[in-house]
Amino acid sequence: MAASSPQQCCNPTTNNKKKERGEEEEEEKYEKQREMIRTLPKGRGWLTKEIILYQGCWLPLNWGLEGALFVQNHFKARPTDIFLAAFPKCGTTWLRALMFATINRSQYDFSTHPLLNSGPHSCFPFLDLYFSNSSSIAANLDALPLPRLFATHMPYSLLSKSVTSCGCKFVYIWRDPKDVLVSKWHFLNQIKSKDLPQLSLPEAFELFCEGVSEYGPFWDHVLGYWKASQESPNNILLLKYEGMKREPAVYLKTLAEFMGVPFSPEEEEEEEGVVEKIVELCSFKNLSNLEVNKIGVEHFSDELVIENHNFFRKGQIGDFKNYLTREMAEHLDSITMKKFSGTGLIFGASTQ
Ligand code: PAP
Repeated sequence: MAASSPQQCCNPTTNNKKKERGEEEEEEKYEKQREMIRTLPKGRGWLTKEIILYQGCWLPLNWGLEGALFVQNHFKARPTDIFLAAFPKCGTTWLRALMFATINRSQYDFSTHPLLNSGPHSCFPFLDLYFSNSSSIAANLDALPLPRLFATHMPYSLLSKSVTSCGCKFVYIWRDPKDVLVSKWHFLNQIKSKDLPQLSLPEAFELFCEGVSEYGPFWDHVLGYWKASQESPNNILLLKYEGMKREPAVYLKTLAEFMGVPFSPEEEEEEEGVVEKIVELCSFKNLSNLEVNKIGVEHFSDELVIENHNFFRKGQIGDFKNYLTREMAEHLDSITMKKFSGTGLIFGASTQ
């Protein structure tokens, strides 16, 4: 093929035509995408009117599905990237704060730490919303400090091969689905648009059991990362909310080591007590009482603006007992046991 002459490259007419062709191709691609989306099964959304079943995962159109397609088509992961992945309401807010504070611990003083003045969700980008987020941090991912930290609710199966095989790391947190259901039901009813009817708890329970909720089914989400962690234990760390609540310092050390920034013996020593300071800074009690988390808001995208206080409800293990009947709890447990059976992933009293 003949190389284009320098004159051609600088010719504005040729360049404009190329640009137009490029735009047409993009438009054609998006039309095909819209056509494909129209054919997908739809279900009752908890936050928006409907959610869409895409490759086995229920996603809201505007941020979930479009975000997933954008990431699949355009996002370039780097081997040094670290992802925080979770099904919604499993502990992203907490882990965001812990990861940010741990990675950047040499940069900040605990008395003037950025987490004291900005919500944990603004520490690093939510990848699923990157394409529609106009804030400067998301606008230029190349400018982010290394290692780049990203949060995502996307299931492992939706991440492109270029992401999962580039050597980057994933921290995955999961939680008892009974508490996830109750947390999610409160949260989405709280932030959903006012013209949508309230979702009752029995309705939410039925939908959750069928897997129909944003980023559901819950069990497939957990199993996707669990299986991947079995194959690549150095790249995927699975954490459980309940374990972290009981022994936050122990898990924080594991997390730091996994992220490649282990605490030194001096940092762990009583005098410096960096581990304890980070645990304290990121605790539910401390974060939920900060002014920024009481009255601040998080602009995830033009359509998704959430008041920070919604991310801090109770932060307790077993709050489901205040909402679910015994039968409901037993039914959810039996689904979990069945789904996890034979996978090696343990769910039960000993892991709670
Ligand atoms: P997201 O998926 O919308 O980001 P996420 O942060 O994963 O939400 O989950 C919110 C839950 O974590 C809430 O649980 P609850 O509804 O059962 O109370 C919230 O209270 C809890 N949470 C938030 N911050 C912390 C924290 N620092 N420590 C422990 N739990 C926390």
